[in-house]
Amino acid sequence: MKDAAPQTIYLADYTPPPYLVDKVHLTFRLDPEKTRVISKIDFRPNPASQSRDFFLHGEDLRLIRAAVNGAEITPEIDAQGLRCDVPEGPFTFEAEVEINPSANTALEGLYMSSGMYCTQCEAEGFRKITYYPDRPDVMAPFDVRIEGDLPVLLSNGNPGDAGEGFAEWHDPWPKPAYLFALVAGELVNHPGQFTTKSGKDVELNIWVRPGDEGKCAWGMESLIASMKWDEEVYGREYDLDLFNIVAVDDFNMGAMENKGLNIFNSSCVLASPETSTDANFERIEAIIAHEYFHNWTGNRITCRDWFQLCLKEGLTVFRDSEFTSDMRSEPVKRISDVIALRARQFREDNGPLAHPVRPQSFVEINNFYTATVYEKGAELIRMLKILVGDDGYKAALDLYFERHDGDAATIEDWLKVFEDATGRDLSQFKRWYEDAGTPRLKVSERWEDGTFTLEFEQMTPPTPGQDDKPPRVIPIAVGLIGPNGDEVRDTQVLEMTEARQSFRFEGLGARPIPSILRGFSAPVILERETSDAERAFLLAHDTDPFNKWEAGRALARAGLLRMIRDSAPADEAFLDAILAMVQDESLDPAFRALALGLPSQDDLAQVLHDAGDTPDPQAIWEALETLRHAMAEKMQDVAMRLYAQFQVTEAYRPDAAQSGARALANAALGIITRLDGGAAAQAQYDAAGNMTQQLAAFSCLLQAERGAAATEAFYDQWKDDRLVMDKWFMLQIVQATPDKAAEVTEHLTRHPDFTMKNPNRFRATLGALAMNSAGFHHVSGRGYALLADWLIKLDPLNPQTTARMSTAFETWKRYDAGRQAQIGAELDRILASPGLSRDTTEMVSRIRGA
Ligand code: B3K
Ligand code: ZN
Repeated sequence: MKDAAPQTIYLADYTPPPYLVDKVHLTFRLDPEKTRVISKIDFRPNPASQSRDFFLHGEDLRLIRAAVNGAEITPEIDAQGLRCDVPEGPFTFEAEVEINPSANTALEGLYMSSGMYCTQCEAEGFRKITYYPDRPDVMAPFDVRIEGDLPVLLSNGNPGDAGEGFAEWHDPWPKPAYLFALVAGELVNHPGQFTTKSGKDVELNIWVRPGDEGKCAWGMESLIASMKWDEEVYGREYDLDLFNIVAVDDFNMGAMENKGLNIFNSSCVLASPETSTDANFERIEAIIAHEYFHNWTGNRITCRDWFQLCLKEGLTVFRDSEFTSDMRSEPVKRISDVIALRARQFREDNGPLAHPVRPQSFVEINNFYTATVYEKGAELIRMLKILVGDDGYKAALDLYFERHDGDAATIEDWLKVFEDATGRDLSQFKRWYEDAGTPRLKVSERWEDGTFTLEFEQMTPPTPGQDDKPPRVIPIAVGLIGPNGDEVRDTQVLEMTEARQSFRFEGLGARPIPSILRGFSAPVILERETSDAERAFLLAHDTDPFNKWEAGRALARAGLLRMIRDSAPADEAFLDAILAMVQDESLDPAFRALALGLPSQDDLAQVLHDAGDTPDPQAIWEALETLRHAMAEKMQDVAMRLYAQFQVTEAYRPDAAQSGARALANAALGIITRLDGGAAAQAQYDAAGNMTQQLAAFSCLLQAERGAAATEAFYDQWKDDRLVMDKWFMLQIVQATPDKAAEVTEHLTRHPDFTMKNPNRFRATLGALAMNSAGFHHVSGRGYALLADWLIKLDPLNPQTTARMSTAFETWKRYDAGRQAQIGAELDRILASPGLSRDTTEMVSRIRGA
């Protein structure tokens, strides 16, 4: 399981592969415990490499035989792979290995999930299937033959011969091994069809376990919308005769873009109105799009090495966010993305796990599928687009596809297409890829003789291994609003390139109020001395929806900080402003629902820490409770009115309009519950016609500590639906009061339906505990100990999910000495576990720090 001495891999050490692959033939003889994999691989020396060291990756494989050009050989084998002598020119390497899919609980390589075989190869799982140069810059066409007694046998590409007990597949597009996939099982398909804009017919399928057929329609609709959007917006057509999606229950992440055979965590593809919330539908639409878009940004153009991961992930996240904006509401999508960015990426970037969007080194690459690589990576592309404009972006992307199709490319290649297409020098922009940390952007303003001056100063704090950071180019979108609320200067993008820089606006009749960083034009922390009156003014008048929301959020935050620090009462200015906003009929209901949301506990803890305070999780929780009560008192009548007004009476559709209405009605229900103790929530629960309503009502009942009956009823109704049961587990923990959270979690881990082998269920319990901030950080330390116990138990089975979930501890340095001592002891206990995986060792050591 564990390597003796985990090695650090450096970007600077990259060398081209000594051998390239012209063709791969694989035969799988499936057996739950003894699957045979027979490979025949055509190699040739790589003219771009001096080395003639022939090494193939391979882990946990039992070699049956190996041959070079037909002659049997006895290669040298160690825990990482195989080495042997090879002839000078091109040659064929053959091997037969045995692997045990049933014993594979790490869910990497070939494994079994509910009786079906499936694979996950990214990043380095193919080496657990057979000996191969398992690196993304080795690309080859694959022919695959699967032999087994299951009715459905799938692999990448187009179908070939098939008959009783076998099926053959041909993937003509050269691909790296990480995009290989195989699925075999008793599956049923939900079919679909798409004709590309050049007239090619593509057969589409979503494959599921019998019983789940009724939950595929939305996935198919989303897939077709994605295919169409990529043609219209990026000019990218699909390139095979067939596109398959498969749903599996046991999966370490959301989904995987294997060529022509995407594999999805069932939670990210299966949906029905009765079992899925509006948020689930939206997320499924986005993930289907994301994986589909990888066909061009990831598969046709892949990464040279894993340091370039953001090349495909940042770009594909950016593309899927554009898609969602087009399908739904652009401002709502932007606000939701920024909430998530701050919650996950800013948190990461300001703690011990901070790393550049393109890291310089890693021990275990699976630990770098992070919010920084994905979400900050997408922000960099968004900034590039702002800097070069829509036309420049389009020209650069066209050039990217033309120049790099079939390549394993780098960030240098990516930036070069922008430079060549637009004539812009991007050397300073590149720092965004190289330097970790969230820049602080301080702004001050001057008003003199009709001239308004904004003076900015940028500073990025030190992060592990990076002390000094030179200034970056920051696009700052700014608009100016006159004292009467009219916009006096439309949005303009200021390009900051220096450490300090001023921008002047002339010819103004009166001192304006600036709206800075509109649309969140750069992933920075804006620091500006301002007043609540000005925040309320912007909330009322800003024409930029993002900054309008941001003003409300800033007002809430300022009031909450006073409540936490000085036990001040809830801020009347905030309550008045929010009351006016929520009744503004010109605003999208989804926007109003978002604006009713309050900053999270974690967000407030970070703000307090940044200001030099030591956050007290209990005090933060109490302040939020007090403010929610005050909002309820203030909004009582309005909430009742909104609740009635936004009931959807038409047949359920998961579209933006209906989900927005339900979001606002459910936000109103949350407010009402604070006053009626759950009566309205119980009525909604009893009458709910879809999961969005049922779950919101259940959540309110739990919150009002009136959830016992609903907890039982919900269980009886949904006990046979794994995905709905995940919600049941999660909600009880998330809604538990701080003193009860660990106890509730512990109790649920003893429930017969709890299993740590299923990552979704593990996340729904132990992940939910970490989400309950005040509960997790309860002064007893019980939350810390419980999570550590379970991470220690899970690690031998599933290192990837264990390592990922250890990030619950990443903010520990924010807290008081007592909590730091408790967490430090838990981290040490994890690190001392015998045989701890490379994944978890790397993560926990980085969190623990020097
Ligand atoms: N590329 C995969 C993630 C693979 C994670 C490997 N630990 C899904 C995605 O980003 O689309
Ligand atoms: Zn991706």
